[in-house]
Amino acid sequence: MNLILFGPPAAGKGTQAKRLVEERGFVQLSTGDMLRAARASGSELGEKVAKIMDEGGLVSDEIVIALIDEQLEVQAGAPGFIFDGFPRTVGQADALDRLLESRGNAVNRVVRILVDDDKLLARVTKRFEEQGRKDDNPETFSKRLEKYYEDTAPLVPIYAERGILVEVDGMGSIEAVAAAIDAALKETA
Ligand code: B4P
Repeated sequence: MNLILFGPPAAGKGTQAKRLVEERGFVQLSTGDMLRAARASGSELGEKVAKIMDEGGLVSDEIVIALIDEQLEVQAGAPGFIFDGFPRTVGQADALDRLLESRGNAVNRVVRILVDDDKLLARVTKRFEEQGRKDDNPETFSKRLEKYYEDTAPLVPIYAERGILVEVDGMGSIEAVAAAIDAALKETA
């Protein structure tokens, strides 16, 4: 099973991915986490992406696709992957199809987490207070949301047409969203 957790910034993709890893043994591939790790290590890649992330932009397709390709290689043999925050553009989605197909695999399910914009902003504000993540200020968040609608949301009809998209209410508590995801996966198994 290869699953994409899909949704706007701060929808809870990372939060739910971590839980699914614990409960179902998936391997989580989060491009956001990979990019933050690159920054923390002070690598050349980290320096290259820092400004883009702080300004709420999207890192180039070339960079994130290479990161995913590398991880698919390193983690070959995993029972299934959860793609968290990837793909974020049509180019990334096409690349993911190619990368999986070349390994005899495919995307089986896309779980879209639905959350209203004002709730997303409230979550980001709370996370900023708790963790001080630089891109969690209201100005950068509005840029991230704009990029989501421009570049990422167009993937919704593509996956819907393939019949692999399921939508869940992401407005409730972490536990309620988890239950909604489990129910949606069970229904479409
Ligand atoms: P990400 O790390 O993917 O950040 P995100 O969209 O904010 O995360 P997510 O939806 O996972 O939210 P989370 O669970 O943490 O990306 C960061 C940046 O990296 C991007 O802006 C971009 O620059 C770059 N990037 C990453 N991938 C890229 C790609 N493929 N292409 C190009 N650029 C890329 O939840 C958010 C908060 O809400 C948390 O504090 C959580 O505790 C809380 N929360 C979650 N669910 C909740 C619930 N149900 N109720 C209450 N609070 C909840």
